[in-house]
Amino acid sequence: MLFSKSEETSVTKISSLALFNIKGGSLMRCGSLCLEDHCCKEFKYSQLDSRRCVGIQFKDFKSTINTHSVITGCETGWFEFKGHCYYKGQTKVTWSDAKECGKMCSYLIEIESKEEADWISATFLDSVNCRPDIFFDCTAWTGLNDLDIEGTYVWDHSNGPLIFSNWHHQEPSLLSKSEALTKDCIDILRGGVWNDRPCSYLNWVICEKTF
Ligand SMILES: [Ca+2]
Ligand SMILES: [Ca+2]
Repeated sequence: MLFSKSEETSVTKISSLALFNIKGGSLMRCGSLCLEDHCCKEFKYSQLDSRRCVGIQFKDFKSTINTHSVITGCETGWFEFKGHCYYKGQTKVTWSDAKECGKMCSYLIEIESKEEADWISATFLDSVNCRPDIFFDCTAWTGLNDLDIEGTYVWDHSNGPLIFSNWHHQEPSLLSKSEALTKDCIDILRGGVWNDRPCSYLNWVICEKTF
């Protein structure tokens, strides 16, 4: 679990998928934080960078190249796409309940490309059993929301801004400001396009994680 001095620089480049990222503690403390968190697979500690401690829930590919770690793929029930694993929940839940993805060491889907949106739709949403109205059947929560600042969309898990977007025509509720105010959680529809909804809406959940 320990990293050499030459690897210290990589600590600051850790992806947003870090479970925790704190400064000022000891190496021992950093190790116990990781042990206490069942999602933590690896931690990095840097004396040089204000004693930064970062917990990671997956194998960091760059740092494990030298240790010949084996890439095992996704667990049963999870589907793989470009190094990430995806799982569709069994019940419809509100957006805040959808964050239970965390219990499976994963997070609500964060969609970074058209390819990912299309793949998610094809894998989890397109079905012959879906009713014609794409807004009301075969939809699923994403981690995207504007709960903090109306109109400013952020991804829940990485806390990152919206760079790639794939809104459905006239979404997010562009025609009615008052409507947009009540719709702060974003879901993905068939075809991979996005729509805003009240967070209390009962929707399917798709969780994502790296393997
Ligand atoms: Ca993603
Ligand atoms: Ca809104």
